[in-house]
Amino acid sequence: MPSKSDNNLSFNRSVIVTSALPYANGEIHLGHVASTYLPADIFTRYLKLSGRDVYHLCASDDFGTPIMIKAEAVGKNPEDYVKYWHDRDTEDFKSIGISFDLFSQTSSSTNAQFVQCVFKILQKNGYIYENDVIQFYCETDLKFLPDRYVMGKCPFCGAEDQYSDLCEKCGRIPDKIIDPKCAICGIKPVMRKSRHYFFNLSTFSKELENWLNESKSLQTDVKKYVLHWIREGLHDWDITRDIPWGIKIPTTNNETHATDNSDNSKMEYKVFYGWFDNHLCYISTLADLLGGLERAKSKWNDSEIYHFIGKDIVYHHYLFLPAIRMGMKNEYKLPDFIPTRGHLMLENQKISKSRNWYIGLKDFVKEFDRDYLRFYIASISSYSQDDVNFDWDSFAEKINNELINNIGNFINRTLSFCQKYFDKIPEPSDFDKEDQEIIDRLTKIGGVVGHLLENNEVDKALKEILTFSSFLNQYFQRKQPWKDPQGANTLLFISINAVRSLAIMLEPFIPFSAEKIWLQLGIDRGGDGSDVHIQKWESLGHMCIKPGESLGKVEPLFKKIEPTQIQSQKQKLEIAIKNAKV
Ligand code: B3M
Ligand code: ZN
Repeated sequence: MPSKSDNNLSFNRSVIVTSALPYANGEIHLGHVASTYLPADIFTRYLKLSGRDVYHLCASDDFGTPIMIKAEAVGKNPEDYVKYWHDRDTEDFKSIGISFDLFSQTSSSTNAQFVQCVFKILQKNGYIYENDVIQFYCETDLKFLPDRYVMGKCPFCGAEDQYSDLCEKCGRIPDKIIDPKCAICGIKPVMRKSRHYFFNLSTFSKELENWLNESKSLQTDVKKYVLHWIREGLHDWDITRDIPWGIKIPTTNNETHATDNSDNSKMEYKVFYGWFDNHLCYISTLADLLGGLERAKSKWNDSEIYHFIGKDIVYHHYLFLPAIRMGMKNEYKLPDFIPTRGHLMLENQKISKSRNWYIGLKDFVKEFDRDYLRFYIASISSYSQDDVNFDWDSFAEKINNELINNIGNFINRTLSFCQKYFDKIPEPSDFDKEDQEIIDRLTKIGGVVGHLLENNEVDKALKEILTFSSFLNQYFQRKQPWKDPQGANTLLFISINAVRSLAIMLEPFIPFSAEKIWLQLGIDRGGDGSDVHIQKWESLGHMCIKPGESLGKVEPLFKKIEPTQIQSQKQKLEIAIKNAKV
């Protein structure tokens, strides 16, 4: 793997971007959008505009006990249940312009086959072993209780009421939870024996440590605590679950346990743990997209690999996922980047579905322009694992003052002035010092914003665009075109071209509005490719709109947010939290 001194992509390589897979059991909310999907989408859109070969992949995460139990609770079989959520997620993503090249499912047949094949490779390479596990069994509910169904005290940090598959307090995976209780009925479970497969994660400690230390492109602060986990000692992972919903564990010839008398020992009643199969779906989704695993493999190994995640799944992506690839003797290369972001807080409180303290996407886009959401979240999305806060007042303020009064204002005043006083785009006269300054800025801004986007600095990139736009507003203001509209030809010629540059730069952030700008500029994105070049990043510093061209229908792009709208959103949240069951 090439080592890097900077986060810059090598231009010629293709890029594979993955977004963490949403569990197929509930709606996408703003927290997911902020930590993962929007930053990944902005990044991908930027790369596509820059003419890079890039794929954005995702899938619904279909397996696991919670999903099986939820399906049961609503009287559906798990297949139908996950299909429902897969379709719903597809719709929700589309509604805010999160565009994947493929949104697959971990339960796809390609993934199932791939996962079984990976398991066999790991087994052949000696990284899988069998062990009896004494497992929690609930005598009231008559089932083995996988991690999600056992709650207790975290052995690492002592936090109470933690699920045994993830301590929300310290982010580690407690292997032996203290004072266990069945999460369904609350009664203390008994112990029963069951035969399981283990992945030898601890074997990879040194290799993982070296990889983390050598990598220049992983976030330093995240690396620091992952290295700390390694020094504390990694535990092997039990990759078997005693439930019927999941990818079946392939039986092998030398399986001794299959003849065991106890049903609990038979692998045919067992499936893989969801965290064994889900990240492999990054690869199998590429295989589905490219028409086969062989093609996927060569593309994968020839690309820069980005896994976008939220900070609660660091352990899985910085340790488990790379170790599995190492165990396959790097048949598929390790990630180059794992952009990791913090949680989104809502009005300074932790988002919680059970407490009804969250905003669903569907509700949001019913009330507000979807680009408002993208703009606001992008503006607070720093490339770090620090938490960020969604605040209704600052949302309204940013939209009204930055998006509308700054960007919207410049675009609308330019286009409507031109339409009012000139039939066509006017011929410019000689450029004066001020004109020249704008043109100079125009030639540089694409490089500045592009560099930031390449480095995942979404919020900073947007800030640069805003600074550029306020500069354009000042330019327009200083030129006072209303005093002599016919003499404003040069100002308008330059400003209209700046509007085109803005349309390109804004596309990754607010694609629906960018589309409207193109239409108002009289440039139809068509589909025949004729206008492609002037909509690409590399052209944004040039004066591509020529005198004599006509504008489309000009109208204001945005509508201001009223204080009453914000009031009612806040009330809605307060009412919802009061009505929450817990
Ligand atoms: N389905 C969602 C989460 O834990 C989980 C991500 C899988 S990514 C391979 O946030
Ligand atoms: Zn803990």
